[in-house]
Amino acid sequence: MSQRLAALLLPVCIIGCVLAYGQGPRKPRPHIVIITADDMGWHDVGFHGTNQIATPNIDALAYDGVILNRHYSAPMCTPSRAALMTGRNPINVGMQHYVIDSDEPWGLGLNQRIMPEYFRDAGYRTHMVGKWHLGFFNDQYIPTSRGFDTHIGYLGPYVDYWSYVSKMNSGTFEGYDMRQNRFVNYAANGTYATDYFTTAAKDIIGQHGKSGEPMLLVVNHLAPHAGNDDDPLQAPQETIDRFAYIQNLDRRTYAAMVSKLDDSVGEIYGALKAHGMLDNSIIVFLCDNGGVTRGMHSNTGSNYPLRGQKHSPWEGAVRTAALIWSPLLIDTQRVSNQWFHISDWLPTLASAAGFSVANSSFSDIDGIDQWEALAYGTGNPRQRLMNNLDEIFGYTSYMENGFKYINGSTLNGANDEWYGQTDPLDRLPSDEKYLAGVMSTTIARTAKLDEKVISYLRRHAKIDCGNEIAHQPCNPLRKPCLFDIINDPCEMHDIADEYPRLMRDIRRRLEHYRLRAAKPRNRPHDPQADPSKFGGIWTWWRTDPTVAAKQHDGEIPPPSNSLSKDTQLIVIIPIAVVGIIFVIGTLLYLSNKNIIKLCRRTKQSSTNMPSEIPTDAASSEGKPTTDAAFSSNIYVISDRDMDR
Ligand SMILES: *[C@@H]1O[C@H](CO)[C@@H](O)[C@H](O)[C@H]1NC(C)=O
Ligand SMILES: *[C@@H]1O[C@H](CO)[C@@H](O)[C@H](O)[C@H]1NC(C)=O
Ligand SMILES: *[C@@H]1O[C@H](CO)[C@@H](O)[C@H](O)[C@H]1NC(C)=O
Ligand SMILES: [Ca+2]
Repeated sequence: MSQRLAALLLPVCIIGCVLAYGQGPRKPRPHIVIITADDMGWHDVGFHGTNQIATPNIDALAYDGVILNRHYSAPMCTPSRAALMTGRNPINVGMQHYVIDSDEPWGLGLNQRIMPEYFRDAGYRTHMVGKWHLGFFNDQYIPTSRGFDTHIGYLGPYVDYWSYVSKMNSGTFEGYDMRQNRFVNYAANGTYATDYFTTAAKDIIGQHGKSGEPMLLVVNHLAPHAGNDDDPLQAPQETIDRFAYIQNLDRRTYAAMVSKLDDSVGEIYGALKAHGMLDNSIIVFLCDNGGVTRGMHSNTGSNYPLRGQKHSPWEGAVRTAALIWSPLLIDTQRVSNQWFHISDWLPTLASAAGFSVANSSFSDIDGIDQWEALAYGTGNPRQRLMNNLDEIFGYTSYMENGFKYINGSTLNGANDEWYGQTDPLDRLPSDEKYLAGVMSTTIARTAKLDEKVISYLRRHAKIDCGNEIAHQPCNPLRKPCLFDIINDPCEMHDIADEYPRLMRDIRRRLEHYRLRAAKPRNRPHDPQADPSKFGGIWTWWRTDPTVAAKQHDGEIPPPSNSLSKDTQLIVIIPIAVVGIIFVIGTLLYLSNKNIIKLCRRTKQSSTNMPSEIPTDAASSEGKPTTDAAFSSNIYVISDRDMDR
C-alpha cells in the first residue's frame, strides 16, 4: 500500500522538485552579525532593570529575541575573544592568562582554526570591524590572514576614541593603531570610534545587499572600554549632556559611551532592514567580560549586584549581558536561563547556518551547539562552565550543575568585593520614560513589542539580592569556596563546608582540566615593538620581509562555491528522488504507528557533555534541597517561572 502511494506521488515530486530548483537555490544560509561590547557591566543595560543608562535599541532587540541570562564570557578580553573565535576554552589553547599587550610577541596559535575560516568554507563573506586583540607581532596573526575577507579596526587592546593612538609600556610606547585590512587606515583619525565602526558596518551591509551570498559580520566595538590612561573616558559632549542627572562625571561620560554603542546597534539593525537582509539574519549582542568599576582601565562600569568585576573569578567578571535575535528563532520574547559559554557561539551559529564544526580535523571544539535549545526553548545542554583556571595568577573559577567553585583570586583579592551601586543622588528617569524610550525604537516598532511583555521580561531578567550582607563571606585566598549560584547569584554564602563530597569531586575534575590545559602562550615585552621605529605606527614588527612581499595586499579571495549549475542539477535530482521516496515511506510508517511528535525534544545530557574534560562519573552528592532540578542529570530550568 505504501509503495503504491509512493509510486503515485513520485512523478509529482520530481516535477515539483525540478520546478522548485528552477526558481532558485535552496534557502540561503542566514546572515550572522555579532556585536560585542568591551568591558561593559551587567548593570549597564536597561533590560537588566536599571534606568540609569538608556539602551533602548539593545533592550528592544533583547525583548524581541532571547535574553541570555546565564551567558558566561572569560574574565578578560584576550581569553574571551580567543574563545569566541575558536569555540574552545581559553585554557585549552594557551590563552587563559591575562591579555596581549601590543609590545608582546604572542597571539592565538596559528594551528587554531577560527570562526571566519569555517564560515568562509561554508560560502560566507567574512568581515570584521573593530578590535582584534589576538596578536599581531607577525602579520600571519592578523584578521585578514586568518579567514576574514576584510578588517577595519585596531589590533591591540584599546585606542583613543578619536586619535586611534594606543599607549603601552607605561605610556613610553605610543603609536597609531588603526587598519583597513593590511593597510594603515588614516581616514578614521578624528572620527569618534563608535561612529566610525558603525559606518563601516553599515557600508559592509550596504555593499553586501542582496548579493545572495551569506555574510558573517563581527563588530567588536571599542566602547565602552577605557581609552589610554591619561584620558580614559571619551564621548561627544552633546551625548554626555543627555546624562546630566548622573552625579559622577566619569559615570556620566561612561553613560554616553554606552549610549553611542546602543545607537550603533540600532543603526546596524536599520541597515539590515534597509537592505532586505533582516528576515534571514541572526544578531548576537554580547559583552566580552564584566565592567571595570575600579583599578586599572576603570570605566566606572557596574556589575551590581553581582560580585567582583573584570579580571576576577567572580560572576561580575564572567556573567555577561547577552542576547540573540533572529526571525529564525521559534520561541522568542523570553528569558533563557540555559548555561551558555562564549565558546558555544561557534558551534551554535554554525548549526544555525546548517553546518557542523564539531569534528573538524583541525581542533577539538569545546563549545556546545545550543542552536536547537535556543531556537525552540528546549533544554539546557550545558552543565559545566570552566570560567578560568589560571595557574600563574593562581585561581580557578568553575561551575557545575548550579554550584560555583572558586579557589584563589586575582590581584591579591583587590577585585573581590561588590561594586557599582547606583548613586542615590542620581535622579533616574521613571519606568514610564524607560518604556517609552524602548517603544520608540525602530526595532520595537518593527517587532510590534508590547509594553506588558517588556515589563514582564525585564522583571525576570533582573537580579535582586536585596540589601543583605554576606553572612558566610568567602575568602578564596584562604580556602576554596562553593556557592549555590542559582539561589545565591551574588556569591554571598559560602557553602563549601556543607558539601565535602562535592568539593572532592570538583577538585578531582579540576585536576583533569589542569592536566589537559595548554601552557599559557604569553611572552614578555619586546623593545623592538616600539612604534617610534615604524613611523609612529603599531605594526607587525617581527614579520619576515621576504614572506611579506609575497603576500598579495588586501585582496579579497573568491567565494568557495565551485560546482557549475548543470553539475549541481545532475547530482541533486537523483538524490532528491531517493530522499523523497524515503521521506514518504517514513511518514507513512510513522503515521501508522501514530508516533509523530514535532519539536520540543529534551536532549539527554549524556550526549552533550562538554568535551573540555574526559567524562567523569557524575557527582552524587545526594539531592540538595534547594532546587529539585539538581536531582537529575538532565538539568532543565524553566525559563518562565525562575524568579530571582
Ligand atoms: C591624526 O590627526 C591629528 C590632528 O590632525 C594629527 O596631529 C595626527 O598626526 C594624525 N595621526 C596620524 C597617524 O596621521
Ligand atoms: C569525531 O570523530 C571521531 C573519530 O573520527 C569520533 O571518535 C568522535 O566521537 C567524533 N566527535 C564528535 C564530536 O563527533
Ligand atoms: C587553591 O589555590 C592555591 C593557589 O593556587 C593552591 O595552592 C591550592 O592547592 C588550591 N587548593 C585546592 C584545594 O585546590
Ligand atoms: Ca574586555
